[in-house]
Amino acid sequence: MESYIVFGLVLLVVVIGATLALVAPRYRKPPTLPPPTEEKPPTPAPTEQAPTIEKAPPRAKAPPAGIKPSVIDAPPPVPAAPPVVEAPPPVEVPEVEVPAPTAGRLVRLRARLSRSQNVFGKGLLALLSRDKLDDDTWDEVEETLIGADVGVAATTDIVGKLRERARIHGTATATELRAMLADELVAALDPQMDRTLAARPQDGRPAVLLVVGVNGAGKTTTCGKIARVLVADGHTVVLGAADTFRAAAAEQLATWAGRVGAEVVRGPEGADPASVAFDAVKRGIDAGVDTVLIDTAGRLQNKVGLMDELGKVKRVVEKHGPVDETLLILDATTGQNGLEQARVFTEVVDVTGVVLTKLDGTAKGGIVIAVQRKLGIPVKLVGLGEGPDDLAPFDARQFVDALVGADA
Ligand SMILES: Nc1nc2c(ncn2[C@@H]2O[C@H](COP(=O)(O)OP(=O)(O)O)[C@@H](O)[C@H]2O)c(=O)[nH]1
Ligand SMILES: [Mg+2]
Repeated sequence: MESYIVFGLVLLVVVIGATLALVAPRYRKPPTLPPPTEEKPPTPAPTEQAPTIEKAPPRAKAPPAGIKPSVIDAPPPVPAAPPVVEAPPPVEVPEVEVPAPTAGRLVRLRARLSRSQNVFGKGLLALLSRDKLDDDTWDEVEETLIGADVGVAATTDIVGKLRERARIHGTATATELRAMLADELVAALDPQMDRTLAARPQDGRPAVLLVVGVNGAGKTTTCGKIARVLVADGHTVVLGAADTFRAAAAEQLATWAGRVGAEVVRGPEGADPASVAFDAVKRGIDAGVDTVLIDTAGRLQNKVGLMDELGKVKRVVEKHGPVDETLLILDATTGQNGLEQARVFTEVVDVTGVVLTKLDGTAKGGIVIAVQRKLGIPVKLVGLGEGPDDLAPFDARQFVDALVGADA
């Protein structure tokens, strides 16, 4: 009897257990799939992402999107996409920008130099408006010019001539005096100097431009801006990333190049700069482009090392033919210090032109005069900002007009 009861209980337990085993999983099971219609695709809305290329915000840093990998710059071919389900990357449209024409760019300088104008224009006009132009006044005129980085020698020269003219003229108005001063400043800038950039191909081979200068002067930026100008004028360009010390430098150059559809030749980080420069010129010749622009490194910590390296870059490049232009990039905000650095470069490479950058960031536009006078090399281009089209061909008269605020 007892065994029947035990058997019955066991049976009951087994039955209940089996029932639970069958029913429980249904409750544990998660809802199989989310309702497919509700879910949004994981990609960001394309309208948010794509900055409708340039033009409007000139200050914007080069967007990382839109880099067009060039033939040489292209990453190794990627194998066919694996069938793994993955959100597709936002579509990168390699849109090539159309740079603004260069004409009239220097006019913008007037606005950008507004701080200089305060120093020069207003200050000088106030001085020249005095009833009596005595020695003290002329001293103040000199101080103003020196304060604006014109340099002592050039200032003495300019003010000496101005005083002489004022004396001969007798009663000159302040406006007349300012016009005379403007004339003297223009004369000090040697307006006859050839400021054309040797960027046109010669004898069927591309023009080769070497860009040198200390770190942070604006070499890479200027290479990018020049490439834009050349492309805008219908030229084809190859950029050589011979600053191989930082991967970021080549990346920066590639970004500039991509924006105008130019090609970049680069080596691995730490590669021999001379060999990258050599390859860039070779690529330019093979591809039949008009201009090869070579960006270099500018560490001055080890002057001898840097100079040896630059000399080597030049010599190696010259195996293909002469370098048509060696541009020294100078930061206008470094004032007289920059001049010292500049001299070092001119001793090693035959500098044929100066690009004065960051004129927008200084109240001392007079540095242009000092640079030319000291180096005897024409300032060919000026940088007026970080924007892609903030590079202008230099023109002595326009520059001086912007500087002294002359309307006469
Ligand atoms: N305001 C201003 N900034 C500039 C100008 N040219 C270059 N820069 C800035 O100076 C910094 C250094 O420029 P970069 O080209 O990298 O110098 P590099 O080391 O000589 O190659 C960057 O932040 C540039 O945007 C200019 O004309 N005006
Ligand atoms: Mg650089």
